[in-house]
This record gives sequence, structure tokens and C-alpha cells, in this order.
Amino acid sequence: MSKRAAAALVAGAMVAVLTACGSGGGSGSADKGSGHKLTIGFSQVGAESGWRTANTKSIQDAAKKAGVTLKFSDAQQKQENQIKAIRSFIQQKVDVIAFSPVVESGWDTVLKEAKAAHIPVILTDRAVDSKDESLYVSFLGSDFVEEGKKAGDWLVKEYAATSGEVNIVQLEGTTGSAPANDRKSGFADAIKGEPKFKVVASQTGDFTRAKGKEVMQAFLKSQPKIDVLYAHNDDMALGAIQAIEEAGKKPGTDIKIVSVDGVKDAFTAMSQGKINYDVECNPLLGDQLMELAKKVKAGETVERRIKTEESTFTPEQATAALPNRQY
Ligand code: GZL
Repeated sequence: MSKRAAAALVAGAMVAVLTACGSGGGSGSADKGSGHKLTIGFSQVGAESGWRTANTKSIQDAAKKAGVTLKFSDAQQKQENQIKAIRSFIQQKVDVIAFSPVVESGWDTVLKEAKAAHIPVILTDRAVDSKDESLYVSFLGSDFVEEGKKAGDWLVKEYAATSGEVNIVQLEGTTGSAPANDRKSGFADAIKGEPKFKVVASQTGDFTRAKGKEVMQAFLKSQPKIDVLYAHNDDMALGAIQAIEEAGKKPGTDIKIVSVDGVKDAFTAMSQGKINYDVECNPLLGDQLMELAKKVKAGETVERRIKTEESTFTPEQATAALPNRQY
């Protein structure tokens, strides 16, 4: 392991909560004296959702602002494309590799190649399930279990006065991804003490509107009674809203909807009473990533886990936030 990565690991497992949008940016990123511009190789999941688009823009804008050379690759939601991109970054001898792993497993081999090449790796947005903690120096992103719990806690409060059964359908994120696994478990934990809640159907909509609509159509055909939709992201919720309306039902009234992300289009739907609660997942990680990469490159100690701060939104709060919503 490189001295730099070791130094970074010494920082241990401190968890630092930095503001979601971070202070970031700052002066250019050339090494003092050397004039060498920091080069980051970034492998992005894809362009599957409004959240992802905002996340990509945040990283690209922050790189420009920080004077960082960004080599950016879009994997179109395929792990093999991310692995190819990481290998290419290794060949190009970038200073730092950063990526948002589309799924949790299957990264050890390529991350060991990055380690052998003495190129530090930063995880952003999503985690990996590797047991070898020396394979990356830091993970910057949300706590998805907490997000799922926030969604479940809201449901428990919303139905506190209801005694009859509450039938829930769940649109899961990309199979095997950290947000899908963790939002599912956090939600299940939050509602497990309430026997009235029944998850009657649960299926992946792959975080996209099209698939979210398609799966919701199938739920509407197969389920005699649906009271609540829990969607792991807003894009699937927005696709499901189309299906619910085409089935002649009122989203937000006949079927209550709780979702995650907090993108602008979902806030518009909330202002129209179509989504009842939204748990924010902040995509604006760019400035924090540039700050982190500069520290790693300079051999400074960095926090092992940097959790983004996030909020929750009722329809009233979303309506008020709409005019200034960045994404
Ligand atoms: C969460 C991110 C998820 C978003 C989806 O951090 O990985 O991926 O919730 C996106 O919108 O597709």
C-alpha cells in the first residue's frame, strides 16, 4: 500500500458530517511548486435519473472550479464498463481514481490493480462490500439505511390512527446496489413493529422512470388493494404516478407515495399533492470530492467515511423550496 493511502487510513474510522454542499472549491490544484495539475479519473454509474444528472454536473462543475483535470466516464449502469474505465485510468496514471459503484460486489480485483499502481481510490455516493479496507481511502456519500428509516418512520406516524391493514408496494433501486439494499432494510426496520403494515409486492424499477411505470402497472394489475407506494428514488415514483393516473386513481390520495432523492420534478409533484413525503439524498458532492482528492494527493490524512447531511420534505416544505431548488 502506498505511503499516502496508509497515511489516509491512519485517520481511522472517524465519521465527519460535512455540510451537504460543502465549502469545497478553493484555489487551483497544482502541486505547490511542481505545477502538476491534479488529474482525477471518475467512473460514473450512468445517467439513469435526475439525481444522477445533478451528481454528474456537480462533479464536473467542481472540477472546473478547482482547476482539476477530470477524466469522466459514463458506465451506462454496467459494472463491466466501470471496471474497464478504472483500468484505463490506471494505464493513464491518473493521480486519484473516484467512482460511484453501480453495485456493491465484484470490485476487489480491479481495486487491487489500482492499489498495486499506487493510485488512491475514493468512493462517492455508493459503497462497495469489499472486506479489504485498504482498497479505498475514503467513502463520501449518504447513509441509505437512515434514508430508508426516515421513510418508514414517516409512514408509522402517517398511519398512527389507522387500525386496519396497510398494503405497501415497493419499487426497489438497481438490484445489488447499496442504495437499494440499504433503503430496503432501513424501511423494513422502521415498520417491523407495526403488524398492520404489509409489503405485498416489491420489485426493482432500476431507478428509472420507464421501469418504475412498468412495474407499477404490474402492481396495479396484480394487487387488489394498494394503500402506499414506497419508491427508492423519485424517478421511479414519477413513472409510477403516470401508471396510477392511467389506472384512474389519484396518486397522493388513493395511493400515498413516499420517495427518496428530493429532485425538482418530485417537488413539483408534491406541490400538486401527488407525492406525500420525500427523503432527501443530496447529489451535490462535487466540491467535497475535489477537496478530498487534493488532500489525498498531498498525502494528508482524510476521514474514512464522510456522510452528507440531508433533510426530509413534506409537500409544504417542497413547495416552498421549489423556486431555489438546484436540481
Ligand atoms: C443515491 C444514488 C441513487 C439515487 C438514484 O445516492 O446512488 O442512484 O437515489 C440514482 O436516483 O439513480
